Formats: sequence, C-alpha cells, structure tokens
Amino acid sequence: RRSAVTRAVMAPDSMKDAVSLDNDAEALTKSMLLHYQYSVGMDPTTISSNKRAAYEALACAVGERLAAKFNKTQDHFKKVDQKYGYYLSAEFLQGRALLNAVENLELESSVKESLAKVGYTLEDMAEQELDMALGNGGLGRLAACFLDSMATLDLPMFGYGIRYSYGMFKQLIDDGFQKEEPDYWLGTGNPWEIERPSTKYPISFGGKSVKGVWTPADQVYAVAHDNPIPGWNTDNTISLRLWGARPVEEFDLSSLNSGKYQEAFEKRMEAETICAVLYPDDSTTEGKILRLKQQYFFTSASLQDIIARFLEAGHTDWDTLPDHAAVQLNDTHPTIGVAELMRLLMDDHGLEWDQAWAITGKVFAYTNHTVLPEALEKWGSDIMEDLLPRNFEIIEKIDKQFVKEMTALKVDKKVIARMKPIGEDEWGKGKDVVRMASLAMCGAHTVNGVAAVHSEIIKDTVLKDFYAIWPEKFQNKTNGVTQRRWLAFCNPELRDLITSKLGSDEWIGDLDKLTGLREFAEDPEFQAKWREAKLVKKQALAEYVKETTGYTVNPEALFDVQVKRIHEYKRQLLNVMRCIHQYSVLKKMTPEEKEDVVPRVVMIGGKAAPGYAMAKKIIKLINATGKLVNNDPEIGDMLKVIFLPNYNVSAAEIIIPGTELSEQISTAGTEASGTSNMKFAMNGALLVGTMDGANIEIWEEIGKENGFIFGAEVEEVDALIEARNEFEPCEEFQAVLDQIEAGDFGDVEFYQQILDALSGEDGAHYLPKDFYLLGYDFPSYCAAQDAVDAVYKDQVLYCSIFMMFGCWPHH
Ligand code: NBG
Repeated sequence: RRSAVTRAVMAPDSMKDAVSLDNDAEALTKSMLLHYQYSVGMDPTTISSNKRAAYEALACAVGERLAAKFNKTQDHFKKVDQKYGYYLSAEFLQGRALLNAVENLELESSVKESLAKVGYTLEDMAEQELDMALGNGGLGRLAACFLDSMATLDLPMFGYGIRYSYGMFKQLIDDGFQKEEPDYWLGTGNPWEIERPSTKYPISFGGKSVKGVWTPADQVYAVAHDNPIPGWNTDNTISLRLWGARPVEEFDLSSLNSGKYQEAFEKRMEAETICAVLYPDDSTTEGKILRLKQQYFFTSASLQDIIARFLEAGHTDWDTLPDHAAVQLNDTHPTIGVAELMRLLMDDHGLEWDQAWAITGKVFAYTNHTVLPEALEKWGSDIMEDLLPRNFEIIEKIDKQFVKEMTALKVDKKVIARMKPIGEDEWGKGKDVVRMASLAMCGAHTVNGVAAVHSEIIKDTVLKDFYAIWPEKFQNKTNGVTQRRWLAFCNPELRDLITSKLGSDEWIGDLDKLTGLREFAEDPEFQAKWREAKLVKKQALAEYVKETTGYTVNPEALFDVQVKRIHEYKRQLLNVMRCIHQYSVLKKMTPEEKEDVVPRVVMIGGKAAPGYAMAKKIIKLINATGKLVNNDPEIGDMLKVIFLPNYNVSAAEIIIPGTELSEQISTAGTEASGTSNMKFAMNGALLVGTMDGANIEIWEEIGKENGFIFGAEVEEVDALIEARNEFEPCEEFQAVLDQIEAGDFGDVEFYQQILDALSGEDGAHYLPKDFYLLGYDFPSYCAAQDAVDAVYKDQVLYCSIFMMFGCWPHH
C-alpha cells in the first residue's frame, strides 16, 4: 500500500497537515479519509456505504501508526547491536490484527469516534478482516502469543515463517459431516503487511553435490514480508517476517514467443506452489516432499537473513555469532536449520567444519511439542538426498561424528543405532530415514518440553536415549498465553472490572498482579459484578451459537465448552459419550427430579485433519447427538449438545469469555501442555480435566480442591493399556456403545470404526483396543461432571471458585 505520507506530497497544499500520526480522533479521521480516497481509491462520499473499503482505509491509518513505531524499533535495534532472538516456526496462528493493533496502540476511543462519524462500530470493521490462520492449533497459536509477549517485554526478537497463500481450511458442517473449503485469506489483500521485494535470498533445490560443491537443479527467491507486531504499553514493535516464494526468472520469454504459454510460466507456478498452502495436520506429520521443501525454504531464508544482519552490523568474528543470534526451533519443522547453518558457514563463508559445528551448537535450541511418536518427523534419506544433496552430505557427516562420539562414550551399539540422525525406519520397510528430532538433539544446546509433566515424560520416552547422554540439555518451559488478546481485548467487561478492583491496569503487562484479586474472591458485591460480566459474554456466545448453528440456547444454563483440534487423544469422544449417557438419564427422570437438573449447554468445536477418518466420524457423532437431543421436547433446556463449526482464533475470542466450564480431558500423558486451559482460566471458567499437561500446574496454583479432576494418572496409564483386554467397562459406558450400535445416531456401519476402537478386538483398529482409556475414565469423568453441577447450584461457591481460576497467574 502507498503511505499517506507519499500521498500528501501529491495532495493539494491544504491536505499536507493531514499526515499527522497523532493518536487523537481528529488526526485519525483525517488519515482514514485520506486513505479511503488515495490508498483504497474510493470516492469519499461512499465511505458510509462500503464497509470493506472503510475497513481497508482504517487498517491503513492504524497500519501507518504501527509502521512508525516499527521503524523506530528497528532503528533502535541497529544502534544498540544486541543479541537477537529468532523464533523459527512453520506456523503462526495470528488471527485478526485490527483490534490487537488498536488496543496496543491505545487508539480505541479515537477509532470509535472516527468510525462513529461515518456510521460504523469497531466490531463492524473487525468483522471485515479474515483470520490470518497460518497454523493448525496450539503450536501455531503459541508462536503468535510468544510474539505478543516478546514485543510487550521489550525484547529484540524476530519471528520467521512462511507466507502461505492458503491458511487453515474453512470447516463447513453439512448434514453433520465436516466439509473443507480452501482459505484464500489473501484474496482480499492484506493491508497489514509490508512487502520488501529487495530483501530476498536464493533458495536452491535438487541437483548434485560433489565433494561439498552443490550444483542445484532449481532455485527460487524467498522474499520478505514484514508483519509488525506491537507490544502493549511500549513502543517496541517487532516483526513477524514471512517468506513468500518468487521465481528467479520471471518467465521464459522464448517459450512464450513460440506460443507455449504453460511452459513459459512453469517456473513461476513451481515457485508459488512452495508457499501455496499450510499442511492441515495437527500433531501428526504428512511426509510429503513439498512439506520438506517448505521447511527448507523458510529455514534457509531466515538463516541467510540472520547472517546478513550479523554482517551488516559490522561483525567479522564468526565465533561471536552465538552472542548475536539465538535461534529457537519450534518443533522439528525447522530443524533442517542445523545442517543449513553448517552449509552457509562453510560453503558461503569459508569456515572449517569444526569451527562451524561449535558455532551451530551454540545458536540453536529446540522445543518439543508432543510425545506422539508419529509426530517426530522423519524423511526418507533418498528424498532428502534428492531434494537437498548438500545438506544430506552434511547430515551424513553429523551422523558419523555422532557415532564416533557415542562409541567413545561406550554407548551400546543398538542404542546408537536407534539414536543416530540417519537410521532405519522403525515402522518397518528397513528404509533409511533422517530423524529430524535426532538432528535437533545433536545440533541444539537445549531442548525443552512445554509443561512440567511433559518435560519429564520426554526424558522417559521419545528422547530417553538422549537424556541418558546429555541430561544437561533438558529443560522445561511451560507454555503461556497472552492476557492481552485472551482477556483484556476480548473481554473488556471483565477487564474493566478487574482494573477497577486492582486500581490499575498493570496486570495487562504483568499477569501475576491478578493474584491481588484473591482477597475479594468471597466479596459478594464483587462476585455479583463478576457474574454480570460473565452473563454479558454468555449472551454474546448464545447469539453466536444461533448464528452459526441455528440452535437457540438458554444463557442461564451452564456453558460447557471443549474447543481444540479433533483428535482421539483429546477425547472429544468421551465428552459426547457422556452427553449420550446424560440424555438417557434425563429421559428416565420424574418431573420432580427434572426440577433439580442443572441445565447445560455442551459445546464442542474443532477441525479434523482432512485425512483423519476417525476424527471426522467423531464430528458426525457429535452433530447426530445434537440433532437427537436438541430436538427432543422432553429435554428442552436441560441439555443441549452443540457442534461449533469452523473453530478459529476469532471464534475463540467470542467462545472463551462466554464459557463457564472448560473441558481438558486428554488421556493423562498425551497432551503436551494445552493452552486453551489457560485462556479459559483467565476468563474465570471452571476446569474439568485430567492430570495432564499444564492442567497440573494450574491446579497446583489455585488448589486441587478447586479442580474437577478425574481419570487415570500418568503413572497408571501404561499398566492400564497393557491390561486393556481384561478390562470390563461399566454398564453405562456399554449402554452408550449399544445405543450407537442400535443406530440411534444413524448408519451403524459408519460408526463401526469408533465401536471397534473402543471395544473391538485388538487389530480391529490400528491402535490397541481403547488405547485412550475412555472406558476406564468414564465413571470418574461422569462423577466429576456431577460435582460441577453441585457447585453450580451454589452460585456463590461457584463464583468464588471461578474467581480463583480468574486469578491464576501465568508463568
Ligand atoms: C501441541 C500440543 C499441545 C501444546 C501445543 C503448544 C503440536 C505438535 N503440539 O498440547 O499438542 O499446548 O503444541 O506447545 O501441535
């Protein structure tokens, strides 16, 4: 976009004063109107009738204020020449930018005033923006929250990722089934990014490498796109730098001249394909070559950029690179960076192996986000060698060096064989693979898990062998979320209440300050206000439910929510099975018993990976349950079961503030951390869950007596899985299975896979029978839900407990 500054140069003299970047409503209105005319290119008299164009003009007006701070920050960084932190992530689940920028820049009242003049509200404008959904779930949203924190904490950081043209697919629900639609989020333009066509790096693929000299077959350019990320209560505005792919040669003129149009544009198409689409997998990998291409593409570009910044600052001593750059690898996706930094240091900058290896080992740190072994990426050695022959050569040498080192340490040969970066694929086939987690373990100085329990589990499971030799590399960094987006901005009612009680809004920058509310947890007046604030958000959520599903729900009912990717280990199935059970219980009740029921709306939302059949069947079962229960006049408000379609960041901003009970019910030991548990807690929702991930730390903080904890614990799980064939589930659990089998929810054949997974013989499904222990945990889950009902009946008690959650300080 063109800036208002250049515009003013072209504009008549009378307009020259209109470029003030002040934050008052007058200055902002002027900017917006100028942009409406000159950046968006619209007739000024139409602004009140063209919402989309008005949004674009507003985004430009806010965007240039962001850019001013951004420039100031980058300038400052250069002057100080400090150590930068770099967060390399294949996913950034940013959501919308407008409200976040408006709030962080403290523009809310000016923007509202400016918009009122042209007949809009801030919500009208916010709705125009498509979510920047360049991530799948927790891992990508964590990256986005980290950027927000880094900016707010005044840290000199950069985020690096991929500018996908298509983000996370849009989920439609058609007759209860998930349908996917591509998310062409850039189709309406992105007024927030700053494209930098001159900041570009060549990225090579294929060809041959002979004795360290790589002759690639293909090359593309990675072009930088900066997305400014503002901090709260600071000028610090950092960049999320996303790489887009461009062909090295625009197109082949000779083919074009001879009429071969397709051939002429082939290279362009090939380049654009690299960044075309986000892989919609969560916690599992899709070993497609294109994905490796994407990973190498953004990792190489980022490392080249990091080196360029180091050189530009005038540094000549390579050994000091680790004093100027710390690179965090978000999961295994960017771990090819270990080989790539070696390549850049040796081939482009002439360093010897040993020096390059010493530097590399001080630059990288690696975060592990899952213990599901299928999510630790492995690439066929043949694929790696074909696509990145020079990097493969380097990995081979790292492999040899590792074996030598381990042999010297007298590590058992078999153990070395299963640890080394290149080895046999244990899933059979005897094919050699490159193990990306192993490469990360060799090349990084530390590895961290994302919650205390998870960091312990990786030492005993997926990274056990490495823990035995390098215990000093292991750390924990429990996940966190930003209270700006997830409380202050999405729940202004609660924000204002908290601020008025604490007498300051400092907690928006320092969440520990929330503990100051604890002494008021039992104060009736404060409780009443808290409930009022919650009711406003529940009403908003009820409207959202109506709009997106057509169902009417009662805002006085208990709002019970589980929103996250659909996965067997997260056990949405356990949730819906309890709904089915509860439905039977309600059906059998006398009118007197019914009087005593706590009305509940159970909401479940989330996307299933398009190729994950089981997850898609679970979605259908939830919808079918809703259809049966919600239309039963005997049930009325006592129970509603709702599937919330197309769960994404913007939906979460409506759903989370309106929730009273959050479901975090994964099988113990499977959910690395979870992050929605924290967002719900901040918004004062009770938590029903297992002793898993960060739930454990939340309860440690607020007191287990305030938790609705159920289910097997980590230490018990292995033995229970082992004994699964002897285990007889309770009658109630069996009754639910029988109902499914009786066809109450439609086609039995369709649900057979679910039935097999839960009760079939081993081998009926690709995992052992009831691998996730739904049968075992079912009774204690139901009991925990009854306990929630009992507390909910005593609104004063309920309120004091959920205020304890609201006071949970994040670390
Ligand atoms: C996810 C875990 C979550 C965790 C987020 C962020 C992957 C591979 N892992 O439990 O399942 O909260 O990462 O760390 O997406």
